[in-house]
Amino acid sequence: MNFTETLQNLTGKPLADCTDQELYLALLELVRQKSADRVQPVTGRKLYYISAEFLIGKLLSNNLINLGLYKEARDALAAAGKRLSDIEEVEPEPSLGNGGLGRLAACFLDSLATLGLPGDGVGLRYHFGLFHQSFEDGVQNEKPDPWLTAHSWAEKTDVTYPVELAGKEYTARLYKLAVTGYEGRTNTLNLFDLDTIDESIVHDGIAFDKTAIDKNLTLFLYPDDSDEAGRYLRVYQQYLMVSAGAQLILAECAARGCCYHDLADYAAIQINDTHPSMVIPELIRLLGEKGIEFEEAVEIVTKTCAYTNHTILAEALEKWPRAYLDAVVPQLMPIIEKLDKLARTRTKDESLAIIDKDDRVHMAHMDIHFTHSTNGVATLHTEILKNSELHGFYELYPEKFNNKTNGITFRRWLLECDPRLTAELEQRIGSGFRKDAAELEKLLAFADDETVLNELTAVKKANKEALADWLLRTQNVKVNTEAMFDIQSKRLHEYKRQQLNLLYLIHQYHEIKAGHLPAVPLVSVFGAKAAPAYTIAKDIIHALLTLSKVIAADPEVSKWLQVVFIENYNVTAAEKLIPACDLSEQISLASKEASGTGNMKFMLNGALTLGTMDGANVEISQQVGDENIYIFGQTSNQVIHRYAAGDYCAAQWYEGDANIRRAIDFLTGAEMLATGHAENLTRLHDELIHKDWFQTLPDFNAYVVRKGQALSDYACDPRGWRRKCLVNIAKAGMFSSDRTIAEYDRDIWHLGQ
Ligand code: 26R
Repeated sequence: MNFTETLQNLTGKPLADCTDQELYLALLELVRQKSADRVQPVTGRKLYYISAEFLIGKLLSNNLINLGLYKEARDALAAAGKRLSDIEEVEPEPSLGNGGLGRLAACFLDSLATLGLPGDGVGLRYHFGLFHQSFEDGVQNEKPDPWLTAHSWAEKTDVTYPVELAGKEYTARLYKLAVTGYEGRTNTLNLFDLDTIDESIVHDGIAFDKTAIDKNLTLFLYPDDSDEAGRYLRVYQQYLMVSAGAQLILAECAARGCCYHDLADYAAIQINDTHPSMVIPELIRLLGEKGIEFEEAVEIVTKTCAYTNHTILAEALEKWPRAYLDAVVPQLMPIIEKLDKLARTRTKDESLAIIDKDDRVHMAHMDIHFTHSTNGVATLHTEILKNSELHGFYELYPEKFNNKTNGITFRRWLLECDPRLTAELEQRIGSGFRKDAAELEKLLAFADDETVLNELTAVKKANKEALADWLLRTQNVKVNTEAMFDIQSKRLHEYKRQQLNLLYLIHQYHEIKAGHLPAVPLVSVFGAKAAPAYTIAKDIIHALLTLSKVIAADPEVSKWLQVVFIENYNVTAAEKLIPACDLSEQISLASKEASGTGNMKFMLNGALTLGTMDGANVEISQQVGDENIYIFGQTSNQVIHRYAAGDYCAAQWYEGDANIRRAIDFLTGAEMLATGHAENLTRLHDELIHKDWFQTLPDFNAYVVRKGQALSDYACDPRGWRRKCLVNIAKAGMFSSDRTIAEYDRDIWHLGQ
């Protein structure tokens, strides 16, 4: 049977007579069947990657590519007058993550399956992913983002586990989502939910009654934790995930003949940041129920579990008040207390305790004491953990610390999102890079090949045209594709410094007004969601939206400068933006971005990085060399020292620099106030002068100079620019998540053995 016939059997009628919805469902069914054929038995150690987030994005095209069916599907549909891209739009995006941490988990699942390693995900089946963002009157608005349509990728099972929350028993139901690797095996993403969730309790955007746990527990990804009820709900969610997950792990291992004493021979558990940390005491509790003594259970769990740290931002290191845990998981508290006592026998250093003097439970501390591995996610990040943030722990357990530099799956972030570049690469270096990313280096042989450089230019131009079409269709903005496309897309956070980019754009506005024209017109694109309760982040969005309008209304400036803030940035939008980018903005305050993964996606798609020496930018710059990246700003050591000295004073920078003053004061000047809201703009203005926690001002001038250099290189030396792009693509191989996963397996998991 050929592909058309197979599909037609599923739809029950000629493809040409089907709606896009019918074709989508038929393809979904087909993918399910084909994925099931690739399920393989597990021998030896199997990984359980426990994570509160799996930002998987749309799955149809990704699965078709991994199953080797993409071209056939596209051609069969085309023969019936249908477009696969239209069918892709039928699929709702599962936005089950906030950003980097969740997307990393999704890339890891793809690489595990691709490398043929037995590794499943464990998480929650949120009914609504990260909120849907819209802009009304220049302000972010949040609405629920449903993704569970009648037919979804996650299939309901008959498997349930009892979970006790605040003394009451709930029933966690398992849903399974097939994860098929590129020419690889099929693993499972296990997602837990309650049958009793009631979506109708959501009102006024994303508000809901936070007390009715049986109705709301898995309604939303990361409910707003700015109030106490939200924080409690988060503890409930975490325990549902780890208790059901731990029961699943024990049941699977038992079914394979494990007698619990040798659990570590059957299972490796990776704890993705501290959100799943309660799996440690929960496993000890469950092993106790099976008759294993506390001391032995601690040993088993330590051998089985490993922990990844994804941030040094203090506010993101979870410390739960003991009262919360007493209320929600009283069955764990005696165990956590025993773990605290045990940890105190290993060190006298009070700051390494699990329960501190204010009765807060430090989840990361429990992880480090009672797992065998703690890793950071980029070389610089791991060094900062060892030398400052977690220095005491490093002295106590030097052998536990290791680095695993993040990576991205090239199937989604090259093959799927950039078919033009993929085709160009295949023509030059063959298709080996699809499975062995290091083969991209073969492209270096063409670094001075005029034809190849011209073709890369043509690919980028076509991708920019495609993005321009998409922006017109979905955002109702028209952009100049002759301009340089400069993109900053990532969560909105002060440490990521979208406000630095904002100040640059205001600076350019003034320069253009003064007749100092840039080397090339610039289209500056932003995509970012702000946490619903994060006031200053929302003010930054407002300032950028307002500036965008002010510039658009000014014909003198808009010829040279355009600011576009797209609505509802998500994985689907990222796949449109990234292939079309010329300049990738990675401008976090050095030391604050643990790794970044967007930086890798842009590089792989032939954008040049404008960035600070932070996170994986450091490794990107080592790969490509100084001449192929635009680095600026303070180093992490300088930043760390400035924080330690405690003498940073933004007002001094503001007073002492006319350009900085001009840019900041423009926020509350007549032009902006005529279009935007005084309250938001004034608050941001004052914040920058009086607080500026992430030291935007000391990096301002270096940023302006370096960005100017990038613009003039792009305009005046197009061939040199394209050569740099080529080097970036060729050197992206080390940022494949296949490499990352192979390292986790080699150093931590030892799967299948
Ligand atoms: C506790 C709560 C407020 C919270 C804070 C922050 C919850 C979740 C987060 C997300 C953090 C942990 C995160 O996403 N970190 C990102 O992880 C990526 C993958 O390792 C890195 O690339 C990125 O630099 C880092 O910010």
